[in-house]
Amino acid sequence: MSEMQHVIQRDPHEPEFHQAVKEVVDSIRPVLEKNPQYRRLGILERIVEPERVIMFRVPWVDDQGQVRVNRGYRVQMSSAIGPYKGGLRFHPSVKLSILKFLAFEQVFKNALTSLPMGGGKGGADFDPKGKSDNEVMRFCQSFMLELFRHVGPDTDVPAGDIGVGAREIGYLFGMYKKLRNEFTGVLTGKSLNWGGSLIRPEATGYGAAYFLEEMLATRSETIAGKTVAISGYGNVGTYVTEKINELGGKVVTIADERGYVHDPDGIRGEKLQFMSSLWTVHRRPAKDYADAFDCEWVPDRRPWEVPCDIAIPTAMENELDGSHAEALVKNGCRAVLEVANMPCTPEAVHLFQEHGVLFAPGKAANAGGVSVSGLEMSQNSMRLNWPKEEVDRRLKGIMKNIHKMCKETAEQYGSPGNYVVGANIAGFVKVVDSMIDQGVV
Ligand code: 2IT
Repeated sequence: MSEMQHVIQRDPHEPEFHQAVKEVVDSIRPVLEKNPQYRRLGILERIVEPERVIMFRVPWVDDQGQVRVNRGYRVQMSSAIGPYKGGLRFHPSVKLSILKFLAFEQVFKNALTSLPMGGGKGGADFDPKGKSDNEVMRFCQSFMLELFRHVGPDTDVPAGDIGVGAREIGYLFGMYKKLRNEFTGVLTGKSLNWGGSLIRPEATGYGAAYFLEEMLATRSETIAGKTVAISGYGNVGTYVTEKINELGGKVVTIADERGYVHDPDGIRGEKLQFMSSLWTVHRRPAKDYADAFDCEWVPDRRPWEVPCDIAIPTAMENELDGSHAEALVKNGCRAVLEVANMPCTPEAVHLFQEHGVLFAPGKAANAGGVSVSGLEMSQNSMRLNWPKEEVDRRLKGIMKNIHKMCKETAEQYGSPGNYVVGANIAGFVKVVDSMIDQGVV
């Protein structure tokens, strides 16, 4: 039986997890051929099985006094190279398949950062939309009332993801501290006053732009003068836009599940200011931007039909499919950067590669966020704070190194320019070598 059939048969209802595993397994075939001992060592069987999955009830009381119940999770996928590390997602779509795919991706992403972090992911099917601040606080407190037993600064260090930002991290941290009577770096993405790192909010977006610069340079191109389409307008979308502006590019779209905004003049200045708080502070729909600045709102469509040089999905898994990829290729798009996790379907990725579009997979392009989380852990351990320039300089160094590793590994394994193969093999080899060093555990 093939590895994939085995994974599918074990968990037939986990399509997102299968998708993430298949991409890695397809990439690493040449490594498996060179290392026949991996089969006896059960390497593939081990990496697709989480070290531990915790699933728990999260009861809380809403503002009307009604008791509500959500389902909480933490998937501790791999501790081969460090404590489990990865975000928490609060979103109604959260289920085991989604968190297993995210945790699996996180293992290889974290390995690429060169920092000592294993991989994990967690969250709940809680929808923060329309909830009051007090409801969010009570939910976070209830979530941590169970999670605290399973995490710790040397065990598992969660952070934010979709629906979990500085506010939620604060409520989670407060409850952890009270339960343990310890002030430790158990979470990253903390506020600056109590252990957070400068540049953490900016890190995913800035890091992606640094990676993009490197990738374009392989074709003697730069970001200057390029038109860019993006989707999400949360933390990641905001700071990717800020850095692209700084580097001379122009971002012309933002989107949500109801449609997209097209602003051909570019999102900058006062408009960028507006965008930066639209979701993260006000939790408002993207259409508000079109209304505020009198630009085009295209309902029920995705932004990938807007002509652009560079497309950057920054929202959700599988938000960019084969038909979107066709439109992008037809309109002359030259580079696609996954700044969300697995936003492009396999068909879309295949189309980009077939047409010579530069394609950066999420585990490489969006690794800036978790990298600065790793730097936040280092600062917490040393009980000091690095200045902004220091963190940014390290982030840039890490992203350049990830790019170099992906590029060189792809070349070494006979797939020059294929960043998917490069990222998967480079991450896989590091994790697997560490597992072998540590024996069968
Ligand atoms: O997908 C990701 O890399 C994150 N949500 C950030 C994880 C982290 O631990 O900072």
